[in-house]
Amino acid sequence: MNKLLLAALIAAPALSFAAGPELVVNGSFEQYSGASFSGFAKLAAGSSLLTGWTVGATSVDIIKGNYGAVSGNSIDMLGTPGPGSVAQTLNTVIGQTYWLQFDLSSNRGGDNNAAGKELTVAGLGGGAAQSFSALTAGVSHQSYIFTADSTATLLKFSSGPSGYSGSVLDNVSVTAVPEPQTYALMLAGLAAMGFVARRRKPAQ
Ligand SMILES: [Ca+2]
Repeated sequence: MNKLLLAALIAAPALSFAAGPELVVNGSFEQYSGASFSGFAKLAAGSSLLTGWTVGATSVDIIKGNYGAVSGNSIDMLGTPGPGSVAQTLNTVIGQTYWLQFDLSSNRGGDNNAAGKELTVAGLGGGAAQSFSALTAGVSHQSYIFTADSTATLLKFSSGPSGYSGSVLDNVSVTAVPEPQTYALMLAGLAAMGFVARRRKPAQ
């Protein structure tokens, strides 16, 4: 078989798998079917205005351009008032490892305290709940690796106990992590392509 074709056949599926499809719907919170707003709008528990997400507890606020918003629309996890939660169920493969990523900021409002700035991710893959603090100023990028134990994984973010100025969530992403074998195949494919490229270089 032609070596270049062989290399491409090896590398192509590995490379596409490495990217991994995005499992979270509307992880940037830009799909919002409520009335246009400036600053913030309250989303009460049970609201269906935020595509893909279920709002729970008491309320969260959708915010933009203020209150620690990250990019476009973001979610202030303490609504008017909190506590609040947002959740969605992901289609996952049992035994597959996944990478959760999100951006975390905070509403630097009047009730700026550690408890109110906490963000908790409900236990994933049968693991313990994970807590993140948004008390420090600025935006931080957070990530967490888990292995699915169900075909329906609940991704749920919850605010601190009470207040109006909470942790701020945006750019939520969950993608499959390639298996070590996939990395090995990808490297073998790239190495083969490099070998073929050298061989095909015209003689000086
Ligand atoms: Ca956003």
